[in-house]
Amino acid sequence: MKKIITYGTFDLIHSGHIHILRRAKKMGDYLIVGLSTDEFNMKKDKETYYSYDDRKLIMEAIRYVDMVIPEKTWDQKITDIKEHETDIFVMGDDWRGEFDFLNDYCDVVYLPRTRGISSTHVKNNMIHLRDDLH
Ligand code: C2G
Repeated sequence: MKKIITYGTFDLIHSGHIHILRRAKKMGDYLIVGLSTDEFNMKKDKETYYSYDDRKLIMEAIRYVDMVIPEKTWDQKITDIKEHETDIFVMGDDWRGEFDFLNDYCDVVYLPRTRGISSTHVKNNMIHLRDDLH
């Protein structure tokens, strides 16, 4: 069984997230998602709309996702890859080069980001929409 792992915040799930999860899963048989905890998001200086528990519930409902584990630190990836015996580490290419050190432990693949969509974009557009409605 070929196991894939990827990491992220996955707040306000959108088509960009689904595209990378779908493509990652197609590379193997089992997809693990390291989901950033609320505490880790603060370290990433990322404010989320949904809590970790809500984001985990949503991720586990996505057909491409087989397991969700908490991402608590930048440094857990090697341990996770060893513990879960993953064959491929996948990230969007906005991270290109950042995780090449993982090549010692598994294949590292950066996939093109989906253009024109991000959680920040959704949040900002919702604010404008609300303002326009009032
Ligand atoms: N993504 C994408 N296309 C988009 C938006 C996001 O392909 N339009 C991908 C990102 O490249 C990433 C994944 O979806 O691989 C999750 O994106 P985020 O939730 O923004 O994750 P990020 O904050 O980049 O956290 O240790 C790694 C970090 O936890 C990654």
